[in-house]
Amino acid sequence: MPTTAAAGQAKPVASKPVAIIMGSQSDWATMRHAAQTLETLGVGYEALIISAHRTPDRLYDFARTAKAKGYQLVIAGAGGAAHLPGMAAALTPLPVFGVPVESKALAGVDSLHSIVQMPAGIPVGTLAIGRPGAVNAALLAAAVLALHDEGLAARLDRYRAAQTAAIAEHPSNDEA
Ligand code: RP5
Repeated sequence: MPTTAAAGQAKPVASKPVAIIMGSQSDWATMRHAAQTLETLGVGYEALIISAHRTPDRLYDFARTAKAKGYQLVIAGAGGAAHLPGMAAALTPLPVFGVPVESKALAGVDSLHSIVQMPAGIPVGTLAIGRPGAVNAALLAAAVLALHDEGLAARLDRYRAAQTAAIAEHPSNDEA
């Protein structure tokens, strides 16, 4: 992780406002779509593997220090008994967006229910299962950051305009 020399301790530079955390290496196939979307928009991020169950101390350390380290938003992806987003939200005042990873056993419905059914008082902004959720978590994070970043707001506008322009008016037989 890049550090600020003056601080003398591990601290993300201000150019990395988003932390993308995930419960396992196996989640990266999904969460890399969040990372790629942030890269497209020129938003800095740090990607970290943090398991609520296998590395609880790592979760606690991350979430307790995330704001002080300069992160502004957390995108948390997990599958199955997906407690990572909710526990991160319980431990940090930062906004947390949850991405349900598509599990093999239950196609991500278990992940979705684990993340979305938070008790009143500790919110997790829950996205769709799988890649759409990962992409949209990044877009949502960018939209929040763009409230105070005109350059990012302009890049987000261009992203949407390009997306609109790419949609054909008539269907083609060339694609399934
Ligand atoms: C969860 O268990 C992870 O978020 C992952 O989606 C799921 C399976 O993890 P692995 O067994 O592939 O490491 O904690």
